[in-house]
Amino acid sequence: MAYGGYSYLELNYKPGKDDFVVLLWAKGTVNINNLAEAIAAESSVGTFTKIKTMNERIFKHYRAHVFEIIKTSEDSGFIKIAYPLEHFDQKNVIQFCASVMGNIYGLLEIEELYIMDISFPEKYQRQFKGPIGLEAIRKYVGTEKSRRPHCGTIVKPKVGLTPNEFADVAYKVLANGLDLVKDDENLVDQDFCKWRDRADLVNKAMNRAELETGEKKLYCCNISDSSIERMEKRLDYLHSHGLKLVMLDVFVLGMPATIHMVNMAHRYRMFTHAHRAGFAAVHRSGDGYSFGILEKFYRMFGLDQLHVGTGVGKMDGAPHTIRRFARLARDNEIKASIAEGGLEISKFDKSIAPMMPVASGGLHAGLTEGLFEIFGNDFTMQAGGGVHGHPKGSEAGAKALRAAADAIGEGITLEEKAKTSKELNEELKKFGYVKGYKVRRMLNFFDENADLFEMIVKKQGMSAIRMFDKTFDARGNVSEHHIISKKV
Ligand code: RUB
Repeated sequence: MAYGGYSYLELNYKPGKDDFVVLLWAKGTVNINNLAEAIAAESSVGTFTKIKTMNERIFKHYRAHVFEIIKTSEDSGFIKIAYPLEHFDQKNVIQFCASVMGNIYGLLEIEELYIMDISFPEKYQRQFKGPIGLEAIRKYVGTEKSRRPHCGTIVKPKVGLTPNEFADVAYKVLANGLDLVKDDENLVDQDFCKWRDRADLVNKAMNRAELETGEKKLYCCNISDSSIERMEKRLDYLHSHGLKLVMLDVFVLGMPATIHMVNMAHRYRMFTHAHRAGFAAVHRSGDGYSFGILEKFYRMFGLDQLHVGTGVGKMDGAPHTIRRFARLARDNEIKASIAEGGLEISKFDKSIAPMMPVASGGLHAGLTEGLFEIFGNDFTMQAGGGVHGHPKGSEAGAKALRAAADAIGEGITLEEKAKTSKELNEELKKFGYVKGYKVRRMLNFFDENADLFEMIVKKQGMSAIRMFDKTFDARGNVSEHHIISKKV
């Protein structure tokens, strides 16, 4: 059925290499074919009615093509839409977002609309330079041979420490095995901890820890601000004082500010670390879009380290979902099933280097084997409460986390490692120990039953994907994850 006088339904259309492909879940008050046509029209060339200004050239070159509908009921289903590259301003992602992720959410006939995935043509990706990347960070830290996960901490409490108190904690953890210390997302330049004082003192603390340990360390300094000018000044300052890493609250900053600051950091050959505070407002909502889409944007923009969830910590996301996000950060060809919420295949152009995925949120050393099952060894493991909540304090927490990361590099279990690290032993006693096989079993079960889960999703729709995300969760119940990890 044609929407606004034109039909966008072309079930025999085969997307070409220069097409964007968008996978959506939609439910509405009209039948799913009509819903798909309304979405395709509003996000490309159409409107609610036939118009005199439309012509063959416009409709042929710039319209969206609905090429697949997986119907779950008369008025709901999964829709795949292809958009031609020539429709878009090829240097401007905001124009892309306003088209494909814009007006459609407000259409009256829509009751639920979730954009699950988008594939970007390699030609479009080449406008970006991508990250300096994972291997360069490993080289800087000196772990390109050991391949152990990097370990770091968010200095806690989140806010309130003075610059001296903050730098003191930073020194203690860096001198005791951690590779990275980090500001929290909500700490920038408050009166109790002025940004420049903190940056200077942590820099000194870091230099001291580097001299003592012979290891290179990173300070993830948060420069996020509503003023681009202030962010530029801070970045200049960090660069001129020899710092290598800078942190941005990328979701709340928005795309243009993020791109601008990443480009500036990269001109200085500085790495960027992305905290994603706020993303869940769209990712977890009924009407929104998946973090996987943001992740693709962030990798193209060139962020070098990105929070992608944990699968075993305090924030949402089952192990199979976080494994896909880890792959989107690092791989150049990523396969997924609809039950994982993604398109069959996503590709990054070879010019887009891998990012370092960061696992953070409710972590402690006892979860390291589970993280390894989800991430492999190329990731950064960040624990705030899990370091500063160690019974003997932050130094011991740092030693415990490093021992756990070393155990992964050495290919031994945490149980074995705890025999020679009393700090790890104490950490496991306090927080519990989730053996790797528990998480591996969950992932294997998901993979072995992939066809069945795909069939269920194609019958039941988005609610089945959300149900899998809750059911195949190593924690069983997010709010109880510490209690559950103790029982294992
Ligand atoms: C974690 C923390 C981070 C979260 C954000 O502290 O402060 O802000 O990781 O999560 P703690 P996300 O280790 O004490 O829980 O990865 O979703 O961005």
